[in-house]
Amino acid sequence: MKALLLIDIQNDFLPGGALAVPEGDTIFPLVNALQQQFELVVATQDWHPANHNSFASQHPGKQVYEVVELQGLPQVLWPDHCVQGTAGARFSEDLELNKVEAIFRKGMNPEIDSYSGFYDNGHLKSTGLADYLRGKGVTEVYLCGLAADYCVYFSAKDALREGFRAYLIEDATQAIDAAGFEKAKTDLLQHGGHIIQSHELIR
Ligand code: VGL
Ligand code: ZN
Repeated sequence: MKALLLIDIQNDFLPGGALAVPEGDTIFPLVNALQQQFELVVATQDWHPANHNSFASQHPGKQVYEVVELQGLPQVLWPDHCVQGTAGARFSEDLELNKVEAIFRKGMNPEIDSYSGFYDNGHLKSTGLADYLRGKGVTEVYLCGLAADYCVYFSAKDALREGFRAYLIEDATQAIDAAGFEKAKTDLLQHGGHIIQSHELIR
């Protein structure tokens, strides 16, 4: 059984949003078409309290995109984004949502960031996504969404770690940083992951 994971396709990661991924809106036709090929579609949603410690605004004197240490981990300081209940945190109106069976929210703990849809960055707390997928008999997860080099990458990495086969659908993602995404792809391949294109799934 395979599942399609729609990672963080939210207004703040799209052009005009607070943490816009360049060309993030180009993925919609593929992401919506891909959903028709899957029996199970699940979405993740970045869902931060307004005082989240990954926001540069919480660190007086620090600049956006500066790296600090948070809970012993390197942390990029982001612009305020995906604040609970705001328009920026909503799924895009261009995203087909009727096939989405479940939504897993992440990033609620203000003390630690959470790129992966499975765990926070310190692997302290599970979202329940892995057990949910196992409960549905899923063995293969296919990932698309935003951003390729952060939440899509870390979700794919955790999927592998949880024992799923993982396929990152490259043309149904966009990255914040192209060089970072190249490294991420190499790392996923080294861990047994797969990088594929949507035409391999859409007939
Ligand atoms: C993301 C940075 C901060 C993502 C979320 O969805 O890739 N990136 N929060
Ligand atoms: Zn975030």
